[in-house]
Amino acid sequence: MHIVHRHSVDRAERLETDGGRAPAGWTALARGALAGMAAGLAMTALLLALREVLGLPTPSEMVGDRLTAFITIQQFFALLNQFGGYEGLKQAGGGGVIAGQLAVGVLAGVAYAGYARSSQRPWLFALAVVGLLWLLTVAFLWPNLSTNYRGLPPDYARIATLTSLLVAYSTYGLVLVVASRFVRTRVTNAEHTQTRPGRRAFLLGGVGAILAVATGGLLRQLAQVATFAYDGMEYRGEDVQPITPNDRFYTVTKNIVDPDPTTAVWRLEVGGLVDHPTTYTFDQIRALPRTTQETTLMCISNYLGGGLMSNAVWTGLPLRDLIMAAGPRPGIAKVVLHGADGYTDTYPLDKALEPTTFVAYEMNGEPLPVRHGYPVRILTPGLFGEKSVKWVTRIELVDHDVQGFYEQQGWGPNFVIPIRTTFFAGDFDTPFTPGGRIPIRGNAFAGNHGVGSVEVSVDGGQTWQAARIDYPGTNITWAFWTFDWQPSAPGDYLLVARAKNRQGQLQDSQYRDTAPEGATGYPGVNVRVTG
Ligand SMILES: Nc1nc2c(c(=O)[nH]1)N[C@H]1C(S)=C(S)[C@@H](COP(=O)(O)O)O[C@H]1N2
Ligand SMILES: [Mo]
Repeated sequence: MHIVHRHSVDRAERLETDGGRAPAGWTALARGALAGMAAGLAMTALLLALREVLGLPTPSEMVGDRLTAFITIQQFFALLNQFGGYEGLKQAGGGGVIAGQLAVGVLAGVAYAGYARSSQRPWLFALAVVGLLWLLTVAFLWPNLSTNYRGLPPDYARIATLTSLLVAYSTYGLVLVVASRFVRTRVTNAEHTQTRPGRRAFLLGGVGAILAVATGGLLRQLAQVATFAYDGMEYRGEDVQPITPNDRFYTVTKNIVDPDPTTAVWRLEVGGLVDHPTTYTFDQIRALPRTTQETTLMCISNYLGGGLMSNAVWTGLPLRDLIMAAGPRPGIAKVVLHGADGYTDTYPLDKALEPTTFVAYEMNGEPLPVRHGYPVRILTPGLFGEKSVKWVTRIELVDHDVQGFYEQQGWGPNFVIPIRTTFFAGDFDTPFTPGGRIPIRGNAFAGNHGVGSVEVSVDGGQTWQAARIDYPGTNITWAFWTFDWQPSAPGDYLLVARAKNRQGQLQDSQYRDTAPEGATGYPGVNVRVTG
């Protein structure tokens, strides 16, 4: 009985090898592809679930961040053009990496199937593939592993990411081995040799389809909270107010999905070259002596007349309070600010110790909105918004030069905000009434030097008249102005504005584009006065 049974197993194997496998090696490889796809989907679904629940960064996001540092501003702009803006680029990039991930999964599945045909221990091959892919990923993404969207500080975040990638890749390997066995399993009954593996492949396809649906669902859920809805949002128009309401404050983020820190794991570390490295909880930060500070932020990408600029009253404490408490050692060159999203920026220690460089946790009397850096962000008056790191988790004092996220791409190296003026209205038509006045309004900003005066020209810059300052602001905020223009006759006019800072320095008239150090030049509007 036993011998007969053994005999039929041999027959079945021979049948499969001769009749099923050898001539149709393609079938084996196709099953490998199927198993690889199922394993890739299982891994992708797991990565997305870990992202959603624990804020662990996905390879998609880290690859995007890694490449941002590699490419030049020109290449970056070309990509923006090609993909219809930042939003399109983020979607294509994120989707592309997931597609690539699945493609690698399928290819590795095929390779595994090929290997399994001649090997007794195919799982060794899977183990090697998983280990190799993990090492390659880790080597390539090393600078970005310290991302954690729930707010774990960098060193812990890196360990968490290394672990999650290992778990995800191992899941791939395990599912690949199990699924491949499943579709290859030899059946003892010779008659069924041809049909059963086919049915099993069909079953595995079903499991794959379920995993694909789950992956799609997780992606949709993440897409719902993605930054597409608000990234690049400007604050502009005729109703612009000196203090920007929180929900209209301009927004710029490098992320596809912004961090959503929880104060249970979020910490703010002050470390590096200090005598007393310190880790603060959110409650501990809020218990420190607090002040309020009105501060205007502006993005380096703010084109002339653009609205990537806003102003709020922030509550928090000077950054120097935290740095001095930690006991900085001699020889510090730079302060590096780490965000939960793996974003970093940096400036010299002197800048960090200026009394207005700020650690903020309230914005216009409310907790920081998530998109503006909850629970804690940095404000760096005088320098472009890039240096005002959101979702900050670590402040590190180092003895060497370091470049920030956008600086690596070629922005800067000078991030000092030049004097800027903006008209609230764009080009417009207005009826001519003899003796009538047309109020022309706008704002001006001079980084951390305050706006001293604003002038307007109605003849394209030949002659200038003083505008009235309605809202003077402070040294670190914008100012609002009005020019009551009384045109003497109908016609086409080019109105131009310029400002001086409180040190009497005049705005640069030379036009300069936003890249790489921010736009300069006088803004103009065309006004047609109709008779
Ligand atoms: N952690 C982190 N901080 C960041 C960014 C980011 O992507 N991640 N973007 C920077 C840029 S480019 C700008 S202009 C400001 C925008 O701040 P806001 O969105 O609160 O206006 O945040 C800066 N801080
Ligand atoms: Mo920015």
